[in-house]
Amino acid sequence: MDLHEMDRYIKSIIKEAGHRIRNSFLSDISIESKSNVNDLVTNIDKEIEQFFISRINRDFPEHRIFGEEGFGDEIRDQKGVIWLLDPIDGTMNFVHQKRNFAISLGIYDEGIGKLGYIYDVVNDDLYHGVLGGGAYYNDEKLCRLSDTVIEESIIAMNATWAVPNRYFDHNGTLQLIQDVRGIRSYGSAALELAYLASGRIDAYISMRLSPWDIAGGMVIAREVGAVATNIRGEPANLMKQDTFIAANPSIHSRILEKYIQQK
Ligand code: 2AM
Ligand code: CA
Repeated sequence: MDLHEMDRYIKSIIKEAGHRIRNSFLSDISIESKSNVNDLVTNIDKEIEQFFISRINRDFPEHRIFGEEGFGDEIRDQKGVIWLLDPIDGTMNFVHQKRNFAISLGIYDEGIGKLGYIYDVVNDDLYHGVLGGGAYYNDEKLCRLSDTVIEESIIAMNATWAVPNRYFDHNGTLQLIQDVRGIRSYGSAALELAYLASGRIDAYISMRLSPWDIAGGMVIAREVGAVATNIRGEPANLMKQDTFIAANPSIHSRILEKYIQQK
């Protein structure tokens, strides 16, 4: 796989998809619920996934696609090249705010993340990472993360994890909220990973993420030294939904040890 050639190609289709999404603001969109009333999907999520799939099938017929909306391949193993795609990460933001959502894409070869992209469509901001080649924000190279401490950190998570929940004792989260400098909640896992990689936040925690939410962001975040695991500290899983924490390496294990006890 020629990563430079792939990178040029992927940037061009991501920009074209972004153009299509911005154009969709001019027409009515149809909104449905999936697993629950707040888990939204629109015709645009579906159309954008189908757009990527038609291009990938045409230009890389031997590659497989693992997409949130299910138009790609059924993926049960990590063999060969797999594109992990979330056509709109942060659909609730897309519907309610028309901003704060992203296209998220990771290219994995035999389970190893080679290329990662997060495209903030409305701001025309592209974050990308190349295995061993660094992470970039609009083609400017991002610095490696420098050490920090919990007390000076800004941590992103949804308020859902600060109330009683089935995953872990929320009293730990309440203590974490008291100890950190600030909490943010952006509503798009991909953007939160992009902000971690660019040093705007120091950790991102979620109790329920799917492979396409994190695949692109993990390639980017890893290039600046961030650590990504589930809340048991195991490497983040790209085959199934799981808990997730990505953080500056100087605070990652302390967050898990001191604040998050799995039920
Ligand atoms: P989505 O918009 O693509 O569904 C919201 O805090 C973040 O969590 C978004 O990145 C959202 O992705 C993701 N998310 C929301 N509901 C989810 C679910 N049921 N399973 C996995 N990820 C989810
Ligand atoms: Ca989505």
